Amino acid sequence: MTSATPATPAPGSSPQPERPALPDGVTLPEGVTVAGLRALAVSLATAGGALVRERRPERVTVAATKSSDVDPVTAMDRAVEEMLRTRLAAERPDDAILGEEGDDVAGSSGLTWVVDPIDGTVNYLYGVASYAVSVAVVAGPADPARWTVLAGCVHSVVDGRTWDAGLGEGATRDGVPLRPVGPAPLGRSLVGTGFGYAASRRAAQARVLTEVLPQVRDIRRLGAAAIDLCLLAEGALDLYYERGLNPWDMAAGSLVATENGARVTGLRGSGPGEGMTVAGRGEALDELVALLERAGADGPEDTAASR
Ligand code: LIP
Repeated sequence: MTSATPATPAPGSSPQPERPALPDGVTLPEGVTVAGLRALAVSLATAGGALVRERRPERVTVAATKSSDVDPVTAMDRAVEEMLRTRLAAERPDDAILGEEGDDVAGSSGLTWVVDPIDGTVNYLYGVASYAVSVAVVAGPADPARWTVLAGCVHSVVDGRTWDAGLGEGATRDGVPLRPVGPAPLGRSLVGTGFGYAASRRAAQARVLTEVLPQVRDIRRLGAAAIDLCLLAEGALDLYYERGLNPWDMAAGSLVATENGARVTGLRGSGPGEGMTVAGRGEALDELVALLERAGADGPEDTAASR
């Protein structure tokens, strides 16, 4: 029996909770439930957070850089990812793994774990208290525009806030169901966003920002998409948009948001993904999408604007 397999109910025991209906074409391996996957995601993300709290050195150094010389990876990113992969190999041996810091692992179960050991690595590096361990499991292709996120958890390392959700089961923070959130008009919306690791991308994002800022209440750049999407879920942000997100930045947070009534989309009728991810509620979301399309937020970037 691997984790995520529920026990057989004893005769006369209370009826099993209603299982959420899965979208057409999505099936779970024998004996696996959304609730079981959710519990494992929480266990993994919080174990990752404990490891970071335990072992964060006084002065964090950059172990290497990736897409640009300001895209860092630290020893802790790697240590947490290794811990997550080791546990998944033991507890879900047939599942695939897609993680920020390691090679893809193929699987035979149809499920893929999408993990970000430290989302908000620059914040972790500088000791800015907004970074998280993000763990999700999806069915279908590991592509945000086509996958079905089944369960996920975002664990904020410094303050311990833990958001989790199961498909069709709703979302909670620290075990308490999130309260319903109403849409705010665009002009009174607090908007979360972020900028990429390439100067050309940041130049393009700055231009778009000059179009967005006059139309909204204010902007927050907090530095970790996984946490931004959870703040959007609980109404601490009204809207969120960012170009360049990787699947692991958004997998768990997007389910927390949609399980509390938000929509997560892309531009020009496409799904969310690297091209653009926009999240929010009501008319304001549609207005922001239209504004980003008019501003060419998914348009070509002038690579000459190199650092
Ligand atoms: C970060 C995202 C953030 C974005 C950063 C970076 P990382 O992910 O969470 O929203 O603005 O550029 O992509 O690299 O810390 O996992």
